[in-house]
Amino acid sequence: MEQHRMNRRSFLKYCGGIAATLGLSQAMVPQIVRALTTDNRPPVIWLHFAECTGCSEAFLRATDPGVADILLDVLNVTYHETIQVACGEKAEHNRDQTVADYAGEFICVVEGAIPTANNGAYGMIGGRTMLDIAQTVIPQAKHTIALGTCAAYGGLPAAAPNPTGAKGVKDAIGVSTINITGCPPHPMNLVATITSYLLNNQMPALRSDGRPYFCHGDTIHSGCPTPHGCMEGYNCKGPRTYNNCHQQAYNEESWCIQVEHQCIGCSEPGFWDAHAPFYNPMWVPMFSTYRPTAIPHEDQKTASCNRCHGGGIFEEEEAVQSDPRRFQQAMHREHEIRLMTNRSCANCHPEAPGGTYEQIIDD
Ligand code: FSX
Ligand code: F3S
Repeated sequence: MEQHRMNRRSFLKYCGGIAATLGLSQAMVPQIVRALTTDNRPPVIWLHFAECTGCSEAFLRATDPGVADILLDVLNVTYHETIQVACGEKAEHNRDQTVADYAGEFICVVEGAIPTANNGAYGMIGGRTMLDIAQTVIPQAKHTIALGTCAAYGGLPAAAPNPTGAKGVKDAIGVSTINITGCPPHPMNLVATITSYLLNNQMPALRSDGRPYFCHGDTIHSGCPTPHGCMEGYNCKGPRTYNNCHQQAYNEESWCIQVEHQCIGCSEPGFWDAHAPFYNPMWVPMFSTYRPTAIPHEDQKTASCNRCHGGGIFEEEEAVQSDPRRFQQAMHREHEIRLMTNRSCANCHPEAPGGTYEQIIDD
């Protein structure tokens, strides 16, 4: 371990996290340590196509261990277009040389979708199309991991009207891929996938959509920790989203539901189009469900009403109630959470689930 930047304590802790992600006993940690420190780990060549680079950013924001430790020490990344020092022709040469040196041995990690329209002309790197680079490099890999929803299924670059003809790697060039999805995916899911490969000499079991079961086998909903009750009625995609965000925070800090934002299903095939718009429908059901039976505000306005409706918001609501778009602008998420959770809201809004949930805001 001496030559590694990570100290022994944090490396063991990280290996414990890998075991937990893979659903393995902590007794497997010594084997994981051996797998990740053996000299004959396959090299990883990491390519970038049409994307926002958020997938790499997710790695760059990891703090313990840091990006250099993960990419260089744990994953044996030999080529990475975002963080490499070389640029221009030197970078192109490095890529081609690395592929030639490790043909048939390397694991190719691909970020981003591949523009295919007009022979790939809408995505160029160093004078070559991304499509050409993908067709040249990826078939020489032992395994290809599509990292992120863009590389797996097209993602944001493939959103309608998709003038570039962006596609996921499998659809673009016809190779099988292991898909680790999310926009961005959690870095640990990539590390755990490669660790699983090192441990078993084969990739982890995959669903029919190419995603490993260990990280994409259960829905967000199955482990949702929200105390506010299910937000599916407010357009949360958690019940239809197969990801393990609830088991590991991003940046060791937080994730969508923890910050009280609904899941937008960023890891699913069809994201972005199939899940958009993300917000408007969330407000319309609340508006139409609660409003018709609400007791007229002027009859019931109390001090506790002003917690949500003070400062003129109340009047503005009345003025815009026939226009859900303006209503959405006038309100904010905190109001929705209060309506869902504050028992006193049920005085005016009998259907509001707040009438049945624990009161979390003091009256
Ligand atoms: Fe896509 Fe990744 Fe979203 Fe961004 O590389 S999965 S747009 S976080 O960067 O590809
Ligand atoms: Fe994406 Fe939903 Fe997780 S939006 S990051 S799959 S909580």
